[in-house]
Amino acid sequence: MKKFLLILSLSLLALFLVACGGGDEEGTDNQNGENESASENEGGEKTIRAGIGLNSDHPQYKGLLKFKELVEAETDITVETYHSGQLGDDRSMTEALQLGTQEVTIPSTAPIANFVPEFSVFDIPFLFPSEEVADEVLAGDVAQGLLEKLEEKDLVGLAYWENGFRDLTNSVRPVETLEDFEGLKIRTMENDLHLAAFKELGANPTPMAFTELFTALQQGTVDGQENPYATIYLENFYEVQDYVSDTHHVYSPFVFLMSKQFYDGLTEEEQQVVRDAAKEAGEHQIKLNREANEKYLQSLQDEGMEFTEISDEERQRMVEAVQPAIDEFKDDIGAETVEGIMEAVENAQSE
Ligand code: TK8
Repeated sequence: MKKFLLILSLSLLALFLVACGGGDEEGTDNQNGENESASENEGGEKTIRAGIGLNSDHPQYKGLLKFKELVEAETDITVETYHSGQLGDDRSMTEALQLGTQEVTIPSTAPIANFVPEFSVFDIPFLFPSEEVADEVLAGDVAQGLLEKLEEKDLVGLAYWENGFRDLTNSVRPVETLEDFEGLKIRTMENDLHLAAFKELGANPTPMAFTELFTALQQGTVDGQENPYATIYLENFYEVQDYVSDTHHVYSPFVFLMSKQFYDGLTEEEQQVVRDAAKEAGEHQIKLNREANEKYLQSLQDEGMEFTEISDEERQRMVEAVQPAIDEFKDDIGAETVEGIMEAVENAQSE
């Protein structure tokens, strides 16, 4: 009898251990052999926590809502959307994707360069002469190849969206000539090429997360910043800035990033849906963004900002002034990437 009870208790103990599972901290393989990520609850439902830094009025958020609509229509995945830096700034949210504590964010390419240096190629001042050339180059092999490099950093780049051409604002003086940059304390994105370029223009640049920018402008910690008109207007920078110039010094793409840990835990069908949704929502976002950038320059002037046009001659002087910064960073970015993108720009222009 004792022997029987011993065998019974050992069997029950073995059953108990199997039931607890032995999966690693990232989750365990479910009955379909999919690795259940940390963003999956007991019932197997998956949730995407998607956060951005801009507010809910911005076309970037409207694009995110489109992504949510498309994904939830085709899958059982729930998409939670967060704006205005509720989940953090570009860099901290990108790190959260790497850790698997967030699933989607859509930063500018500039901060991404801190994870994949080649992305700084898009921070080369005056690289893209127009939105049409930017569209063609971003759809091309070199730019698409950069997205693949993100996987080495536990990130999946699903699509390029649009931040847009960046323009300078400040509260010290109108900026019309190269000399007008002299000594201006300009906030830049956290990107060394941006920093170096503004130093070559004669400014006194400070890298800063976007989430701290409005307060820094309001308190005078910095004199100015640079962003597309839609951001300048929709983030109410006209309340704390007096002058805006059409420097158009950089075209910033956004990149729709997904946590690789989460992406790998999706079925093949779900992966195709999120890829298609990021692209379709991106087309929607870019259309809205261009409409917004078109109309908001006038809105900024209606709110009292003084607009200054930069002449072709002065812009050419700025192009020449920043060349040492470009030369300094060519090796960091990678000569192959720089030459590849430059060639793609030339080809797009010649068409
Ligand atoms: C918002 C930022 C913003 C960017 C910047 O999260 O940091 O100035 O242009 O759009 O990504």
